[in-house]
Amino acid sequence: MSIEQTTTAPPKRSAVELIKENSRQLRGGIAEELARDSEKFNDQDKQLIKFHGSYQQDNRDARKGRHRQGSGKAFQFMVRCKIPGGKVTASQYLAIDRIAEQYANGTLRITSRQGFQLHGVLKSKLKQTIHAINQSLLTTLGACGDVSRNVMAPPAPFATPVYQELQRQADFLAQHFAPRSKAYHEIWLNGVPVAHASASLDIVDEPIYGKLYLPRKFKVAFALPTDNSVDLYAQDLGFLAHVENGDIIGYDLHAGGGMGMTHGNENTFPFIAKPICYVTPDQLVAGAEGVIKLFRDHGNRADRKRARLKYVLAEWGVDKFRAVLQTYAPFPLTLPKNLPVTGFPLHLGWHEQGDGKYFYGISIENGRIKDEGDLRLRTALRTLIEKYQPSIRLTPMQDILLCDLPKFAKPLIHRLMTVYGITKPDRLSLVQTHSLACPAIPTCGLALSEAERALPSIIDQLEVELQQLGLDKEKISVRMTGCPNGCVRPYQSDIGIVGRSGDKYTLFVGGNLIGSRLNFVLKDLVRMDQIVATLLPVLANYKAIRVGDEGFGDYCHRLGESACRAMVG
Ligand code: SRM
Ligand code: SF4
Repeated sequence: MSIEQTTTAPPKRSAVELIKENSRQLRGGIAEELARDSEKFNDQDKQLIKFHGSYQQDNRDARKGRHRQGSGKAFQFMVRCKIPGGKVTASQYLAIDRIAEQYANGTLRITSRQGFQLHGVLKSKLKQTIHAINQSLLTTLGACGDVSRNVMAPPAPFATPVYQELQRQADFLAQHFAPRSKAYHEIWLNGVPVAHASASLDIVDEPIYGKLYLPRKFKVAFALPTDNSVDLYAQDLGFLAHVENGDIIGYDLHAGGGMGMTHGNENTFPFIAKPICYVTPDQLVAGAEGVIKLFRDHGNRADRKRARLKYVLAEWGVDKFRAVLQTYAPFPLTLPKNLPVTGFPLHLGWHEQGDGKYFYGISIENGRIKDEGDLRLRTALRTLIEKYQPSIRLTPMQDILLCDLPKFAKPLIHRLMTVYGITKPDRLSLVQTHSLACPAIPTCGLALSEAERALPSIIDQLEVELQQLGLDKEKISVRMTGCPNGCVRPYQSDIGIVGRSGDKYTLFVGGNLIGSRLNFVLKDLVRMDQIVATLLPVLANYKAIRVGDEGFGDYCHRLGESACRAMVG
């Protein structure tokens, strides 16, 4: 046998890998493209602007009309801020609110990773938008792209060493894993302009990412056993704090969580993060770096659908993963303590912080802050924030916490909420406050079906049915996405509704509130107007035979897939 016959050629790298490699540290031709009078970027720079925090989209509602008129797509841009732990100041909030009005579509959206997104920005306004965001001391750098994304932490502003330390660590890791390339500064912040390839560039070292950055996105979060509102099990890297006597003494390091999959492609699947090892606080950064470097070197760079860390873990198993991680970690790895997660608080309503101040959590339906009809949420928040200048936390459940408030603020906040038509959190149904939807149509180019615009009416129907069944006091999580990519983590919830095609969805049940288990398919290709009717027999049976205070997902899990499916035909 010849050498040629025995040697397997290295797999072909994906097109995005080549774009990254030739990008001169994420510069590409973005600066030149911005100067060009056009509505969109070329294919290469369309990929690169993601690293700078923006996606090229088009208004999908306008597609048909424009097609009839013979005009092309209405291109526009989404701009995402990366906000570690969701912590923003009052002036930053007000700046984003102004930018949304001036350059975007007049709405703000809190994301499922504690960030802000603006939609509908035109290319001609993209530079001003990102520049203005940076002037408010927020950033969009690395909010998207093949790097470590926003680092999440439990958002509650409790004045305890534990909550404060998790926020501090989130800030630190976000900074530590931010790309070092000066491209962002040059392009958006009026740094030294870059002439094309011939110019001598200010190339800096990317000690963690190297020349090719990561094979794919990478997501980090911190959680507490009593507060897993960040959904630790969906993260590439999660730190579950071990608390003793009010202090963090270490963390169970989890790796390999992820949600995205493709309908009909069994090579893609959601995966629950696994505990890999235990790290002490002084080992945390090196442990995190080890996992990122392992991913950098072993992630799939040929097939982007298989490029996430979860596929490395699924292929290797925990033992091999730990052994390889050991080659990156400068300390001996010890086994995880397998700390159990028990809580998933939303932090809505009025709470004492523990330092004499208070915070107030306001539920934002699907994260969208807008004025519409009598519901003037955006004006209400702007007014409250101008008046009290609170510090602010955005939650992974797409809600907002107004923090550092004086005690006397409560009645005034309630009065203003009433004036602007906002329902107080304790008057909302539990199913609504525990629901999430992704933006989907009209902005998301990958959406197969509606989500954000469809979920409110599904929740309305569910509220009626749950009340009739006497289940309205149950916390049942419902998460809806317009495609199987799983942007609001629908595969861990009690009920998952995942866009399939047009008005048809795949229905999932059997996850749980704390997100520690994957759900399973109850029924495929369910028409939107049949979603609640399809769930009804399962909900009724749950009411009839639940054991103790068993949750809906736990009951479905106990019954099993075939028994649940038999109920819905
Ligand atoms: Fe996401 C892609 C929105 C959190 C998994 N996600 C997208 C894009 C950029 C669509 C695209 O690629 O063209 C969506 C933009 C829609 C729009 O119009 O704004 C989008 N993802 C979102 C947000 C805004 C949903 C939300 O309702 O808040 C979230 C932004 C978070 C942030 O601030 O950084 C968002 N996306 C998530 C999460 C949840 C999480 O991170 O905890 C997931 C599942 C976890 C995971 O990563 O596995 C998620 N998004 C995806 C995927 C699937 C990736 C995969 O491994 O297959 C895609 C598709 C892709 O990357 O190719 C995607
Ligand atoms: Fe778009 Fe799909 Fe993510 Fe929803 S889940 S935002 S439809 S990529």
